[in-house]
Amino acid sequence: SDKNMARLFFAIDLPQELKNQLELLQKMCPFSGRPVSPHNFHITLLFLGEVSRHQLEDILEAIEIPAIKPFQIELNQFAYFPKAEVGCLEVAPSKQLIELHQHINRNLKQAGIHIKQSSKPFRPHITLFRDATVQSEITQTVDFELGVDHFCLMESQFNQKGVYYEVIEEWPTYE
Ligand code: 2AM
Repeated sequence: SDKNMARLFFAIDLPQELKNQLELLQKMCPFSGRPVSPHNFHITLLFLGEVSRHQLEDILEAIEIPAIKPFQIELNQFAYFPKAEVGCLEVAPSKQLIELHQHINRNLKQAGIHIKQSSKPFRPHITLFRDATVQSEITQTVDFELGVDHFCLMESQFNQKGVYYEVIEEWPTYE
């Protein structure tokens, strides 16, 4: 891989306790396929793709602290994205979550940082399985909650063990 490039995305990281709960859920959810390593569980806010180390500096400078008071995210439903073959937990797109997504988009745009915009609408989720198939009709619901008071820039790395996401910077959502 090119040492000068990094595969980056903005995300909400999850506390270890929730990761542990989701790891248990992963073992009894309606999907089969390639389980995502619990370390990597997250909610993508904006995918950037391959970015040069130089652009990374600009991105870090571009991000301002928004004024989004701490909020809760509800996790209730499983979802299957057939094209991506992803089995996930759906995140209800609250007003604050959409605002956070738009804030990052706006900050990058204002700094003249061009990113390849996804043509797909923002559909927040936590991926549990890749190359997934649905085992049965999804009727099971769950009841998890996540408090959000910060967001991250993450780097997707690759080693012998596979894909590994690392937090490279963190911002609060509110001063
Ligand atoms: P996924 O979990 O639905 O696969 C790191 O790759 C993160 O960025 C993953 O959460 C992945 O979403 C998301 N991602 C990867 N490629 C993407 C793309 N082209 N557009 C939007 N999100 C993408």
